[in-house]
Amino acid sequence: MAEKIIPVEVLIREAKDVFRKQFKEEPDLAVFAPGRVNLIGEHTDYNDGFVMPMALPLVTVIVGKRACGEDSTVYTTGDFKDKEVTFAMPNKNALIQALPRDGPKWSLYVKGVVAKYLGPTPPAFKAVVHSSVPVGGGLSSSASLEVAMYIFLDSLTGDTSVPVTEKALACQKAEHEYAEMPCGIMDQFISFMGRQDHALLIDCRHLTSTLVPVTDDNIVFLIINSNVKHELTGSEYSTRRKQCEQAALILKKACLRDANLEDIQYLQSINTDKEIIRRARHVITEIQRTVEAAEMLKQLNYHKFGILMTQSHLSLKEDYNVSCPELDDLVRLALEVDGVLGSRMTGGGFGGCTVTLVYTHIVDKVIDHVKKNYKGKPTFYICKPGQGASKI
Ligand code: GAF
Repeated sequence: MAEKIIPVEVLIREAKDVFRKQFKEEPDLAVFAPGRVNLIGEHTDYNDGFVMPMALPLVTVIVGKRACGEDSTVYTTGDFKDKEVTFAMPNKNALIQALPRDGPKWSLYVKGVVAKYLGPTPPAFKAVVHSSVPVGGGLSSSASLEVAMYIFLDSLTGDTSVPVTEKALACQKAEHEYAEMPCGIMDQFISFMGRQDHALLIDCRHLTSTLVPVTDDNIVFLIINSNVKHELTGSEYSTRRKQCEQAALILKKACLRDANLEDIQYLQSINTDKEIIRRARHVITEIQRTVEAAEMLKQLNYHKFGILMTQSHLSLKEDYNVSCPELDDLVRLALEVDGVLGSRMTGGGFGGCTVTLVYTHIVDKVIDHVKKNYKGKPTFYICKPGQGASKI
């Protein structure tokens, strides 16, 4: 059986109950921001390439209200040791504006967004964070928290002047500087811009996007969480970024978006480090696959779309080396079932989830097959594309 998706309204109701219990007051603001699953285009966003995620009905909600004084308090219902933080709001007019980077990890995303917020200085607030996005599952729980926080601050200040791409960039900055994760722009962008029943082909160079309908009831995207997370993620991610920059530098290109397969031949001809060549080859071929996949989805050519997904996985495994045995097992097991069109790891890698394109009438069969044969304890989500962040 797949997991039940808790509707946003129910999450908000639960968050409000917690708020009343914690603060003995009634919250007057409620917002949500979704997690995402990336269908194809992995590790291409920070190379100025294309990605094609969809927003999930798994979301982070924040409820709260303005507080008296200068201190803000945020409580999370998440499974963390320290569930509440209090911090003084930064005074944007003062010379030293930065909020200290201290406290539990989850709170750094909150503080980072408060520090990087682009609207008028927000007042102090009390808030409860409540989320159905699995933490560490590669479905962007952190971006959904950042984006929910940004929208919450917008609701507090009443500001609507900042373009949404600027807001996404501010959340990305928060993640870089406060969580020290040098992420690309995909997760924040889709969390703001996701659209019901659509995937989004995002051009990460120009920060523009094209909606691709996903409305056919004959197919579904099945997300399988391996429920493992290997520690390597952070350090390996920045290593990959540096290797891509190195390849672009050798090729005298601004970034790998500007490179093509002939450039791989050139790198080989000058005896470039083999690992650097493989990294570049993944990015160059993945950008091509993503653009083609968007076209295939538009044409309802699921057969070809699935093939591109599986090729993407192989490239991430063999050339980019960001998969792991658990993800490879999940992909292999899914592909063993007739009616599965394609399968791949999704997100940064080293654990987390896979995404599988499958005919709807086969999906229970896939779940059974994986459950029987996978060594760990996976969880399953069958998701339709959800809506981007919004005030409720
Ligand atoms: C993580 C990052 F946050 C994204 O920006 C992206 O690079 C992804 O890994 C890999 O495609 O989710």
